[in-house]
Amino acid sequence: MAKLHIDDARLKPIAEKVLAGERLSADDGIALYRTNDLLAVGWLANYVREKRHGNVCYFNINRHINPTNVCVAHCRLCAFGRDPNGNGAYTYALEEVWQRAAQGVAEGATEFHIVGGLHPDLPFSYFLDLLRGLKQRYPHVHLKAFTMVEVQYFAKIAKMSIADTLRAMKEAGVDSLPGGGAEIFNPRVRKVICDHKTSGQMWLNIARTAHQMGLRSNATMLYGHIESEEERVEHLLLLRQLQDETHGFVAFIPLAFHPENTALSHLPKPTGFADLKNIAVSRLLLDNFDHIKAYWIMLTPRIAQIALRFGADDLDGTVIEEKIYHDAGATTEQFTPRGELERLIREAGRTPVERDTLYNPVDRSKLPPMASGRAGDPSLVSLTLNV
Ligand code: V47
Repeated sequence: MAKLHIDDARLKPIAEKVLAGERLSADDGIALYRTNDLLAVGWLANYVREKRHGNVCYFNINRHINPTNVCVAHCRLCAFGRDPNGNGAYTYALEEVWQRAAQGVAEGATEFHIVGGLHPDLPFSYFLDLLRGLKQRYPHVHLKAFTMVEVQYFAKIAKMSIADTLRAMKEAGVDSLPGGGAEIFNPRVRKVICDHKTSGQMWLNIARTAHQMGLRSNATMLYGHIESEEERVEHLLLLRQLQDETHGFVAFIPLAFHPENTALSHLPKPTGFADLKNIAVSRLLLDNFDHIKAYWIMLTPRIAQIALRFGADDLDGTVIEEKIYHDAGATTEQFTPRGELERLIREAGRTPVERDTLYNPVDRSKLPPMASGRAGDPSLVSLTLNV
């Protein structure tokens, strides 16, 4: 590893703490965000990352399924949600969900990542049937399904407690929960970017309840809109605090705001500098999180690859058919084949390891046979998407 070189003297005491394995404070976090000495911050994050994971970089073969984009929340940050009769509104019949899942399984998916809108008319039973149907058809595929925001909405429409709602989801087949909907926990920010959505405190409470019943989850932070550095640090430390309590978070994913087609389209896009800074600072502050994901869909494969030297140890997956970011103007592909993910990882000097959702290495010889070809083979995708 190259030697640490610090240009900004304010980073020196922080570097000492990191090298001694000491926990960083809120002030340290703010100093890390404020400095322009990105290489020093990146070096420190890479140091922590290599101590935990050596040279390994994880990826998975997954399939996103967004059952509906109809949503009553009308978050200003979002370009995905539609009114029931709005242009481009859709809701899949369960048959269409099975079809998409079958495509994913043919591709070798070990995970379905399922999130959608808060639909005013679909009953909770639709979502439970969806989960049961998937589990019945593909018991070996991990269901990472529905954010804390959707859980709260299901509880409201089904007139159930959060715990009973989560229990019903678990019984229907949910294996873990994705990290979306966290945005920035601070109420000042939520009032502007997602004023009708689950509060930050409620998001954390639902995550706590899920973890207590053995459901693990991811966590995210949406950066690059109207939030301050203090509000980002507060968000990260609230996650760290809950993780101390439950140890239920699996991975953290910093998400770059994409303004296009949203009510905040006047805002500029986050820069590559901000992307790498957020990866590195989260790796340094979240000392009790095992994994930091560089989600290539939103970072672009180019920045995600560099992030593997700035604290990230995971590139997420092949994805297939991403909608939330593409509705908001993302110019990345909707799919990256396995071979390309491996190439990105190898070229960054890391060793690719295919993982399942909970970061167990995947042994393909133990999985049911899939359509001929390697998992994530692009020829399979073009074939299946034309069905
Ligand atoms: O919750 C919505 C964000 C999230 C926009 O858990 C936007 O493994 C940027 O949570 N610009 C959904 N972001 C994505 C998500 C996720 C992604 C990958 C992996 C995992 C995981 C979770 O996307 C939303 C919201 O925070 N989002 N609109 C937008 N215009």
